[in-house]
Amino acid sequence: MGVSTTGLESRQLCFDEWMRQSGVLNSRALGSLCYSSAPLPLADCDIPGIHVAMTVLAAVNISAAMSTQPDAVCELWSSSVQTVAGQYGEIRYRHDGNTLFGVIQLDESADDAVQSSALQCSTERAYRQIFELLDKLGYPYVYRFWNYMADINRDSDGLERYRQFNLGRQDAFIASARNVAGNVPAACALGAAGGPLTVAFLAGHVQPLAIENPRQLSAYEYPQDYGPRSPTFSRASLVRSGAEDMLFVSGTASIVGHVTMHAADVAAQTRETLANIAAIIQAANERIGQLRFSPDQLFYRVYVRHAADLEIVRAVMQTQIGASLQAVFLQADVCRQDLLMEIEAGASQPAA
Ligand code: 3EB
Repeated sequence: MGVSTTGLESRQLCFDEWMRQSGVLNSRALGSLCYSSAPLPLADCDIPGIHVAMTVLAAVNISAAMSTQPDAVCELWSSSVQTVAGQYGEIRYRHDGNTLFGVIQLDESADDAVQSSALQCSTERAYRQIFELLDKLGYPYVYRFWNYMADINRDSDGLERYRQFNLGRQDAFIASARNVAGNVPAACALGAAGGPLTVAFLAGHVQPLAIENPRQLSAYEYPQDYGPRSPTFSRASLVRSGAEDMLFVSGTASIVGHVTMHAADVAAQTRETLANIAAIIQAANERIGQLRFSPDQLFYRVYVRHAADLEIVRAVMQTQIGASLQAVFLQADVCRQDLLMEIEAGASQPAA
């Protein structure tokens, strides 16, 4: 992603490079997302950030400073101007007058769970706090959510944890008078190896265009086969801030209509997923009325359920996207048992 008119910029870095650049950027940093199997010394740093417990399987073409097999990878968001830091409830955030980045990590406390599961309660509490903060600071529009939780596919209290998460999320959207269909933010939701419920978000003053995929039923319209409440996210959000267009492609998987395709065939799932992303990019370009985005310019974060599938997924991506592929591959659990991988992506382009 490049620089936008609002000065919003993101970088993909290995941890050493993240340490150096976050020091250089200092008060212009907005926040960061770091992924590694081992803990990272993030506590010393006052930039709002999350650590997600996921093994880094590979990094392709990210930056000259990044080795192909780093232990930790980070996404660092920054502004062209000074940021203001704050805390609201359990949220830590920074904002620059145009964009707000925040993080919240909640342990699932059992005392919440009188009527519902602990994860459902924690999710609702996290999202209610986020929406309160957005109202308080005057950043009405969420561009993107990142959601991570341990044991995403495990049943507890008679319901899969991802489905509990969907209940808590939708309840918070409704309680906060937010849409739960149509104009909803882009998102991802993945299973980490451990750690608390972790939500990061990017919000701003520009109303994003919610992009759907004609090959897929909108996730907010999924039937009840996938849980008592549909997931609340759009397939992508397009933020047109003036001289720059930013595209946030949600976690995308091998789903056509609402049905998982190619169970147990990770190569075919990767091809189907890339066909979905191509359709999302085309839908975004149609909204703009110009060929603004193309698959070879995006940054991809690829979540692979089984580490042993890495080379198959990587080979399909190299073949379909080409030599300019920029991607980070992480080991993660995906939110349907039969999905073996999922890809999210992003790009920023000048609004020619
Ligand atoms: C899917 O298409 C795959 O619950 O926020 C992708 C992106 C998925 C976001 C979410 C879930 C979410 O349904 C799963």
